Amino acid sequence: MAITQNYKLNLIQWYPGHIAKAEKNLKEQLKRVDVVLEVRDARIPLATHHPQISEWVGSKARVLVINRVDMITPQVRSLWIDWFKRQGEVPYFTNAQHGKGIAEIMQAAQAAGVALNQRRRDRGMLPRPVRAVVIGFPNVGKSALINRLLGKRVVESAARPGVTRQLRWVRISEHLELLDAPGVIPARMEDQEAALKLAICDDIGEASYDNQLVAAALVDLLNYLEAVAPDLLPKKPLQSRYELDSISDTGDVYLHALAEHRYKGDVERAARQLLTDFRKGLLGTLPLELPPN
Ligand SMILES: Nc1nc2c(ncn2[C@@H]2O[C@H](COP(=O)(O)OP(=O)(O)OP(=O)(O)O)[C@@H](O)[C@H]2O)c(=O)[nH]1
Ligand SMILES: [Mg+2]
Repeated sequence: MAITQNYKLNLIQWYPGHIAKAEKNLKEQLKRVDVVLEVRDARIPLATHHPQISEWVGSKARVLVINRVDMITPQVRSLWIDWFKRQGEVPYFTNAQHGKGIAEIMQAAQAAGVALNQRRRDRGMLPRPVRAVVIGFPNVGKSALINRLLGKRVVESAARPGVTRQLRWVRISEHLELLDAPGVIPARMEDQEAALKLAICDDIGEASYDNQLVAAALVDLLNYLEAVAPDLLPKKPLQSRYELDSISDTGDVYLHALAEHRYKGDVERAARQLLTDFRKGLLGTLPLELPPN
């Protein structure tokens, strides 16, 4: 897609020390794990695919969790389900905030344990709980998922990336133990467009990215999606929210016009407002990616 060609993010500081450390500890703990719950963001299920995930999963069972399902429409969700199926994958859509789809995750994780404990019994060993880990980009809802599974708040979960800093085992039931892990990001982000989407969705954190650049990219992305898939997006999300239409402008031009229109020419404030409104869902139920056809 050419629309984000003009944007270059500062990628250098995207890999803070705590993530490097967490990744090392994670690798260590993976030896004890039976199941990997790979958690992605429903608004950007492709950009939140971590390139190293298959390496971490190895021969373990993997459950693909697409969280924040409330932030896309049922129509878009079913397009993704079809697409993932064609790739030979079974996606589990969840809302970790309100609990939708959570019971299915628990079942899927425990199902992996049936085989595990059968093998143990065959070798004369006692059964043990299944051990699963949640892995994904920062802020996608890994800790919220654990709190939901347990039905109470045991690990910290908040609306900013980089909340979880330590690996932490949590016993969910006599059948299941879960490892909460800090969000991980690739040491290098080759794909600028994916990087921008992660920034727009607040799924990277610790980034020294430029709000104005990222907000302008959001406007360009919305214009693009409105043009290619008008039926899958709310009508004129920016016009509805700000009473200023974007369709004939580039993101950058729109951002400056919005600053004039509503924020006394303060472009940074306009950019931050735009990003905050999108992240809170105030622009509507807006996917930033659609299944490739
Ligand atoms: N709308 C919506 N919000 C969610 C959902 N799941 C989690 N959240 C919110 O997203 C924010 C981030 O959740 P966390 O559980 O802290 O995310 P995390 O993946 O553990 O983040 P790190 O620990 O920073 O890697 C919190 O404010 C959650 O309440 C969801 O399904 N829908
Ligand atoms: Mg967390």
